[in-house]
Amino acid sequence: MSKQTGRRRHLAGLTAWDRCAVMGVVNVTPDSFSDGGRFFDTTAAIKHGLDLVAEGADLVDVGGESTRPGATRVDEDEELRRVVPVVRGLASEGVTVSVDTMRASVAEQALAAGAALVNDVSGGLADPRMIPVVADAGAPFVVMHWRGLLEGGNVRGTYTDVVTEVVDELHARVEAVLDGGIAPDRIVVDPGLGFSKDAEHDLVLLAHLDRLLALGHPLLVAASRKRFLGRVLAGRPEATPPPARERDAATAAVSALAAHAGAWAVRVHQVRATADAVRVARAVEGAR
Ligand code: PMM
Repeated sequence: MSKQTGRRRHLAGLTAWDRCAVMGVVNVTPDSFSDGGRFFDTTAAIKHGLDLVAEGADLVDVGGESTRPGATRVDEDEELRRVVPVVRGLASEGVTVSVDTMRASVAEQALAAGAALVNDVSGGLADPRMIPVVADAGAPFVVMHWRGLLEGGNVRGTYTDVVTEVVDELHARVEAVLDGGIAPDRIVVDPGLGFSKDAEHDLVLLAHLDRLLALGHPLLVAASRKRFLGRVLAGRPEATPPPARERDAATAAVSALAAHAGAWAVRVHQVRATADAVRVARAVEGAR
C-alpha cells in the first residue's frame, strides 16, 4: 500500500476536513462534573464542549457512561438524562456532536436531539437494536474493537498476533454492520486502545495503523490519557505512572503520529495540543 492509499478521510453526511480531525471528549459523568445538581452538570458540560471547540475541536464526543475498567454501568434513564440535553445544547450551537453510547435508545434520542454520529465502543454488540437504529437514521457509526465486558471491567485480552486479530475481528464487525444496513461510506473503525489490551498491545497496534487503514474505512484513534501512556512515561515497569491528567503531552504525540499515518480523527480530552499536532502533521504532509 502506498503512503496515501489507505487514507479515508471523508464520511458521508459529515464535514470533510483536509487533515486529521480532532474529536474533543465531554464525559457527562459525576466524577467529571462533581458538584451541583443536574442543571449545573448539563450547563457545565455544554460549556466544556464549547470550550473544546474554541480550542480547536472539530467535533465533540458526548458520553454519559464510563467505559473504564472497573466502572459499573449506569442505568438507561440516567444515561439519557445526562447525555441528551448536552447533545441538544451543543448541536443547537452548531457543534458537530458524536454520542458515545452502547445503548440504542440513547443513540436514537441523541440523534433526534441533533447528534451527527454514533460512537459505540461495543461496535453494535452490546445492544441488538443499535445497528438498526443507526441504519434507519442514516448516521455515521464508529465501530470499535471490543471483546465485551466482565463484571466490573474489561475482559482481559489474550492475543497471539494482536494486529491480525484486531483487524480480523473489526472486519467481521464491519461486515455485520453492513449487513445491518449501515452504508459503507458511513463506517469508521477504531482499534479500541486499552479495551482488553495491555500497554504492549496498544503500542503494537499504533505501530501498525496502516493495517487498520487497509480495512478501507476512516480510522479513529483514541489514545487520550490511557494507561499505556502512563506505562510509557513511567519508563521502568516498577515505576509509578503519572496520573491521567499528566498524560496530555504524550497524547498529543500520539495524535501527531496517528495524523501522519492517515487517521481520520483522534479523540482527546485536552484539545489544544492535539489541534496543533494535527496541523503540523498536515503541513508536513503538504510539503511531501
Ligand atoms: N475510549 C473510551 C471511551 N470511548 N470511544 C472510542 N471510539 N474509542 C475509544 O478508545 C474510547 C471511546 C474510554 O476513554 P475515556 O473514559 O477516557 O473517555
